[in-house]
Amino acid sequence: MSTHTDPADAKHSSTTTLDAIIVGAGFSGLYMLHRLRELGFDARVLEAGNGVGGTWYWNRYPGARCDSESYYYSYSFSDELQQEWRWSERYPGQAEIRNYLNHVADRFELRSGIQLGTRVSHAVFDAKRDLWHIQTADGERLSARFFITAVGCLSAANIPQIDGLDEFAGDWYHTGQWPHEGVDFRGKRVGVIGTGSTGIQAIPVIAQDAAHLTVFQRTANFSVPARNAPLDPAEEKAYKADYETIRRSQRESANGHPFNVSEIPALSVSEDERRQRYEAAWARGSLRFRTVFKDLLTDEDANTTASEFIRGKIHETVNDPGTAETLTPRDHPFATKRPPIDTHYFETYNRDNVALVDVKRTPIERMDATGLNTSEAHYPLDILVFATGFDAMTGALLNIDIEGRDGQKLREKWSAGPRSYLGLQVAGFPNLFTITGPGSPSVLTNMPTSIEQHVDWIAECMTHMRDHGLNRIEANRQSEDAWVAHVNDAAQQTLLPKANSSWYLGANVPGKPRIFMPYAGGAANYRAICEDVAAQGYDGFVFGEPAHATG
Ligand code: N01
Repeated sequence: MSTHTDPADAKHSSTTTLDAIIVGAGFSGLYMLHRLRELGFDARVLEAGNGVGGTWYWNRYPGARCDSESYYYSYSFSDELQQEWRWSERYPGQAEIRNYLNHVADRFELRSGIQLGTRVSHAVFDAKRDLWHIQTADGERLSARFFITAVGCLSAANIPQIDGLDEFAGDWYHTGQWPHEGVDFRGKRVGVIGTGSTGIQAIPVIAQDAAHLTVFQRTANFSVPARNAPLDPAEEKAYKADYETIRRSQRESANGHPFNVSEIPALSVSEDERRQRYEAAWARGSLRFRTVFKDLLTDEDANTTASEFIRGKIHETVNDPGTAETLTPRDHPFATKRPPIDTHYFETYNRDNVALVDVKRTPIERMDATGLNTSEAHYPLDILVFATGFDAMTGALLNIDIEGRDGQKLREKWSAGPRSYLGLQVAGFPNLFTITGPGSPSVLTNMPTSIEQHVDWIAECMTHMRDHGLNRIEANRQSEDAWVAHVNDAAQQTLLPKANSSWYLGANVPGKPRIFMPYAGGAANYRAICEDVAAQGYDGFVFGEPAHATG
């Protein structure tokens, strides 16, 4: 397959027809491009930003850092790459990850296949020719056999509608659209709305510079210390010597991290032993805290022991008992929302220049020229930071006007929540692949591990089609229905749907349907299902003319 100019494209004014158009130049898009080029496909990445990096290009807020550890929050596809790249800290900061992804783009000579500053606005499937016609916001038109979204799960900013925001005389920013030149908080009265992973990373850093910081919290959050530190050269040497095992363990784990969940139920040990185990995990830091006992995410009583331990730590850390209580989550079990990890988050509330406002008790009413008004008080501000998260998992996909077979829009098809087969394809939308799409484990895992799995599967599927002269693949409706039911069942086997304010459920965006979107059945299990589907001749997909796929 190759690029050609197609005179028959006059209707769409297309000049270029490719094998694949990939949207997004983050971890997913870069690797997808690399794999397809290796396999001899002609692919192009269209990226809205003016640089590569995806999440790590946009999220430049103070304190932005990955919660996975650097030695495994990286690609595994090239041993040379993982041996030569040097991480400087236990958890990689935003700038370092962006440098890494730029290095990947250079090292694998990807730049010639990436078109920056190009936002895809429309994509329409042409069933007569099995082609996707893509239009960009600048009016450019391209066509491709395959349309592959690598848009990220957390990339469409969620900015709450607050009356009077346009009257505010100060500056406001969303953390996911942070100015490249940075923001100078010195001497400023700053407000932060949101205490998710982002707010919890940004608040301690902003507090160091701001004259005064007011945190507007809607839902109190659990957080465990990260214990970030510079990487010791001996540690680096050790993990570099062990990459084969580390990568295997990532692929075989439930969450893409190279550590296993304990086999021990929380209530099978004495209270003393439980406490010791939690203390050790607290001292060590990281998302591993979730793995201390096997049943923290499946048994409410087991979970309560972890939740209570963290609640106790918040009260030990925060000097003012009223503030400590406001910071203590009581409405959801630990880790049923994505648990943040932090660097001195709770300690920050002991600073004289930091105040906490509970906006569940005293809701935000409006902004005015000088600041923010809750139902109880006026808070004068110079800068307001929205750490309010994202229209997760579906937002970035639905921001593109995607039209499949028979004029069906993805927006209509997903009006009651996303439906997909394996999180990879949507019935009625042939030759569209959604990397880490809703219905796949994605955000419940270490993302690069899930991304590599999806990219490899898609690349193999496209190779299979090329080898067999097939132009079209589409998930059939029955397989999609069964998968949606299975995703729902898998979530119900866990405590995850119990967090009413979770973005996993779409609860953070007003009006969004409440559906548990990621697949909670485990990444290794999911990988095996995908491999099996391929081995069975792509069971559940229809190739060629999908006469009986009436999605
Ligand atoms: O977003 P969030 P985030 N009024 O949705 C509050 C990943 N991540 O950007 O809980 C008042 O978690 C909202 O309140 P509530 C990670 O997967 C990864 O922090 O909805 N408050 C909540 O407190 C993470 O989970 C890294 O009641 C409002 C906050 O804003 C995901 O990104 C680092 C509000 C939003 O929290 C999202 O995290 C950072 C309103 N109208 C993030 N609307 C890594 O390490 C929302 N809120 C890789």
